[in-house]
Amino acid sequence: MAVAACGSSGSESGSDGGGSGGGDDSITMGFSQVGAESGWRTANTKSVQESAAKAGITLKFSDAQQKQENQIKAIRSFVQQRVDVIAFSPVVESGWDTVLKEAQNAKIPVILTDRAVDSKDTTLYKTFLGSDFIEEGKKAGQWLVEEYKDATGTVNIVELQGTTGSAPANDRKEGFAEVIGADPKFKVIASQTGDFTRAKGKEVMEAFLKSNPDIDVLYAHNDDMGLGAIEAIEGAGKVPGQDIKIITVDAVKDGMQALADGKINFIVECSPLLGPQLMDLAKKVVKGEQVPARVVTEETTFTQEQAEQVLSTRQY
Ligand code: GZL
Repeated sequence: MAVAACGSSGSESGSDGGGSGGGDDSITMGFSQVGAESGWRTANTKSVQESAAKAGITLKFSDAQQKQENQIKAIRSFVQQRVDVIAFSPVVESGWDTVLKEAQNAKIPVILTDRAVDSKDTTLYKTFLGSDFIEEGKKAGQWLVEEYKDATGTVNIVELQGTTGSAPANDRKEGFAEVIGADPKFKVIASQTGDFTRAKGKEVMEAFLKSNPDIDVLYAHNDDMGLGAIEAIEGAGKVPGQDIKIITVDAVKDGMQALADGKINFIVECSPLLGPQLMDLAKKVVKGEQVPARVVTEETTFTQEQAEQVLSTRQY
C-alpha cells in the first residue's frame, strides 16, 4: 500500500495499481473525496473503498479535508498518473471547469458522485450519481407543513445549512423554502452554515438560542449538525424533539438513534452507499459505453416509530 502524504493537498492513499490508461484490462480509478466531516462521509468512503476492492478496481484515494484546492490538486495528480477514470464528490458547485478540461484533454473520463458541479459544459463529465437534494429539502418541508397543519400562530424556524456553496446545502435550502413558502405562518428567523459538522452545528445553534428565545423548529441539512444542535439545546435547558422540533437529513446510525430516542422528529434519508453503482459506471465509461447522464439514488424518510423498527438493521 503506497500511502503518500501530499502536504497541504490532503492525504492520498491507495495501492500502486500501475493503471496505464487501460493498457491491461484492470482499471485504476482516482477518487477525490470531500473529507471526513460527517458520519455520512465516513460511510460513503467505506462504500467506495469496499466496492472498488470487490470490483477489482485499483483505487487511488485522496481526502481533500473539505478544501477545493486539495481536490483540484488531486485531480491533476490523477491525470499525471494516467489513471483510467476519475471520480469525485465536488466540495462546492463552482470552480471546476479548468481542471475538468485538463482531464478531458488527457482523455480521462470523469464521474461526479454525491455532489454536483454548476459547469455549463456537461461534456466535462460522463455522469452524475447521487441524490436529488431539492427533493430531500421538499420532503423535510412537507413533513413540517403536515406537522403544523392545525397551528394558527407563527412557526419560528432556524436552519443549519451545509457547507456554503455545496450542492446539498444550496438544494436542500431551496427545496425546503419552496414547500414552506406556500404558508406565511412559517418563518425562517435564522439560517447559517454549520459546515456539515457536529462541532459547528453546536456552536451555531448556541448562537441561535442566545438571539432567538422562541425557536419552534430546527431544520439541519445533516444529522451531524442536528446532533451538535441537540447538545446546545439541552445545554440551554430545553428538550430537543419537544420544546424544539428537529428535522435532519442523512439517516446515519447516530441520527436514527436520536430519532428513536425522541430527540429528533423526522429524518430524510440520503444514502451514502454509492460504491457499487459507481464501480459499475466506471467499468462502462472506461469501455466507452453509453451511461445515463444522471443516476439518482433511491431513498426514503423516517419517523420516530419507523426508526425504532429499522435501527438494528441499518448498514451505516
Ligand atoms: C450529501 C452529502 C452531504 C451529507 C453530509 O450527499 O454530500 O455531505 O448530507 C455530508 O452529511 O457531509
